[in-house]
Amino acid sequence: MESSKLNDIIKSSKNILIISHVNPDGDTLGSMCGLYSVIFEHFKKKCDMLTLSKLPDVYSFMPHYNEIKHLDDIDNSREYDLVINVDVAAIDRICGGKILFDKAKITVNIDHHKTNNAYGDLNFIDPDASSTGEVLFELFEQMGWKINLDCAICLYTAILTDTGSFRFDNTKPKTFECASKLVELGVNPSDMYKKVYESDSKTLVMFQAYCLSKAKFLNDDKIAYISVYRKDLEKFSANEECMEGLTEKLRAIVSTQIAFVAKEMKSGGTKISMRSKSIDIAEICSVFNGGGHKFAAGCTIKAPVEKACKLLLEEIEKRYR
Ligand SMILES: [Mn+2]
Repeated sequence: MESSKLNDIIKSSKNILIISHVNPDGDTLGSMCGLYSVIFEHFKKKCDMLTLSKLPDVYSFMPHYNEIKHLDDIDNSREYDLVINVDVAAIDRICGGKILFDKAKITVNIDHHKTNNAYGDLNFIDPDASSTGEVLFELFEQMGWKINLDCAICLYTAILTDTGSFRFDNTKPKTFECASKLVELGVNPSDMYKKVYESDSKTLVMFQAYCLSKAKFLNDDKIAYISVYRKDLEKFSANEECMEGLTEKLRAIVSTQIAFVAKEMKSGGTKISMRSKSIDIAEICSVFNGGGHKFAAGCTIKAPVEKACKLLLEEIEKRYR
């Protein structure tokens, strides 16, 4: 069984690195810290944890958050016995971390994205799971690795954020079973809600209000989108975190079937974050080498914002007539 192999691999590995994806969300960070916690507890081994981006402050309540390292903190010549990617749908989502991944004696890939092509030596991919946090929960239970309260908080954060508080269509009976067990372990759902969803900065709220006021609507309001430029972020002194949840707000409009936010990147390209109510947008994003889930996906288009929106709208229209 694959899971017992993982047990043996961790046991025999002296140094272990866990990697989260670029622009980290609650799932990748919760999964990373949860896995760190279990390996420490069960194997008495201290892993390294790596982020490729600035960490969102909102998750600073999470146990082990302060132990997460940046690429500059890790010696590039270092060779890990084992590298475990969590919630990393495609290998390019770990950017510069790939150097460490490629040098590892063994690589493990734990994820729930259906577009994941099983790039690890050992792969645990469950596209039916709500989140990587849920994949890990099931893995830990299967192995009989004890989940302590710290770990439970991390996994709950992962599940909570990837299901948008148990509202998205990836929320299955199994998701509630996991959450239920985590609550039994001591997680306080109301406390978690406040920490994750009632900690928005004034800047975020005012910036998003501004962005929403610029929204464009097409096809009888079925398509809704926003273009966000560097100068918009600068005007509000807003950072990347201030974009969080913006696409969902567009999808929340009753008439919306497809929503996206197109953000101008420093490099000149455009980053697309897309949501839908019924159409498979992972497929649309894959046209631009992106991916994700059926109703929540993203991609980067190597074109300025207006041009990128035009290209994307053409792809949408092809499938949506
Ligand atoms: Mn995820």
